[in-house]
Amino acid sequence: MVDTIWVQIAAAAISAFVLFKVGLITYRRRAFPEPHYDWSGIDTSDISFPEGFIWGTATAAHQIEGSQRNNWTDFEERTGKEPSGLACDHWNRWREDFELLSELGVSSYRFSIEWSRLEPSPGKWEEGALGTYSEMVDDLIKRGIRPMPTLHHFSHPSWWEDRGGFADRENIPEFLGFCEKVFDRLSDRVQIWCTINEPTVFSSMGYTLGQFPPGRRSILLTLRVMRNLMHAHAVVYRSLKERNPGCIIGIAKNVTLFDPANRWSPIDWPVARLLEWLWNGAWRKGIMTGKMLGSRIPGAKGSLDFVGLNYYTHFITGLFMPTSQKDLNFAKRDHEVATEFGYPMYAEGLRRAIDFVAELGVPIEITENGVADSSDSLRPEHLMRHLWVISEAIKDGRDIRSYHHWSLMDNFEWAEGYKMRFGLYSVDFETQERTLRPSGEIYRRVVGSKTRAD
Ligand code: GCO
Repeated sequence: MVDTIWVQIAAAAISAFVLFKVGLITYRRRAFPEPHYDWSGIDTSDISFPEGFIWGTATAAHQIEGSQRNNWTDFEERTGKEPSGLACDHWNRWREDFELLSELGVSSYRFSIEWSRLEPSPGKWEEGALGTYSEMVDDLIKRGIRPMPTLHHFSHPSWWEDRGGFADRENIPEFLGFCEKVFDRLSDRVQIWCTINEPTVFSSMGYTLGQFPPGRRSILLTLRVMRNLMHAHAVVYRSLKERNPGCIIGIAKNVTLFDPANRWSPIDWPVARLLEWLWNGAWRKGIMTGKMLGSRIPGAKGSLDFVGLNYYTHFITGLFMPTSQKDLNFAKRDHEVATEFGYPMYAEGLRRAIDFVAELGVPIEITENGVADSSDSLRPEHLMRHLWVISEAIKDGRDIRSYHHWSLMDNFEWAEGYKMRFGLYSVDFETQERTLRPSGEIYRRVVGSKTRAD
């Protein structure tokens, strides 16, 4: 008799657990859909954008300027990774490169300011280098192009890295001092600013996967750097707004989506949800509430006048937790096309990313979107799918103000070196010749027509 009761209790408990799990997975499948459109039935040239929509391209100092001496060149030497070297020699060729912007007809140019050029040693300012950035701003404005500087795009002075960089909150005042110096010099002509580029990529690649400087691999340190980056952004935002309230200041946030490899799996779901929360949710919570990863971040709540959205793909995640770049095996759905970087083209995810950042209630600037494609065989389709997604999102009421294609020209792709080609212009790094790719011509036509790409 007693045995029967226990058997019945056990059976009931197991049934309840199974029902709970099935219910949870059913909820998750509905609450976190992974849409895949039938692109064969979509005319991606059927796009329209509001009057005043801003078209641009994006670059970053360390990736294009050349001849840097910073945390990245130290890391390149220390690890034997492909050196950035002369890159696109943009520091010497920026006038010709700005001619390419005019050729494309864009009205915005996102670039970054290289701190190590301006302050090669603590407190020693190179006014000439700051003067060059000021000339760049003047030339862009003369061309009718909106300058959109990013103050930190992965690179910073070696001396600051030696002090611990963003791993130590005590170091943030030096970063603030650099930001204020640049802002005071340029904010009479530059209205829109990004504080930091992709805090989650910077912290995960540099402190979890060890593929970026300083090459650490510690989850706890990663979480600390994520909090410190939010703190640094908040401190810079508050200070610059005080110095010139007329400026609009945001951040360039990479929103990568994490989807469970098996949508029925009780293991893959928690892994995907955890990574999504760490990569995106924790950051958004920090901006919306001022609290992030268990800490209160002073000044973080509401510290955005716009949100910069960098979108590339979704990661199909399973039981593995990537512990190094080589483990990032970039799975894809059977029908998806892989980019040369390895991860799949997933334009549908851009709408998910737009809807995610729209919760912040501020205008959205697409600050990066592009594809590694040396043959330019995928980029035309990739470009038009993502522009179509943006066009539809705007029709649905999303407040998207601009699109910056990554990138103007091929450049140094961080841990991947020069083998990844993201440019609308190809670059022959032997001759430094820039050549407009067919996809660049398509973008030029879209920019020129503002509506259709016929
Ligand atoms: C990043 C950066 C860019 C990359 C681009 C292509 O996301 O790492 O913002 O510097 O070059 O995203 O990977």
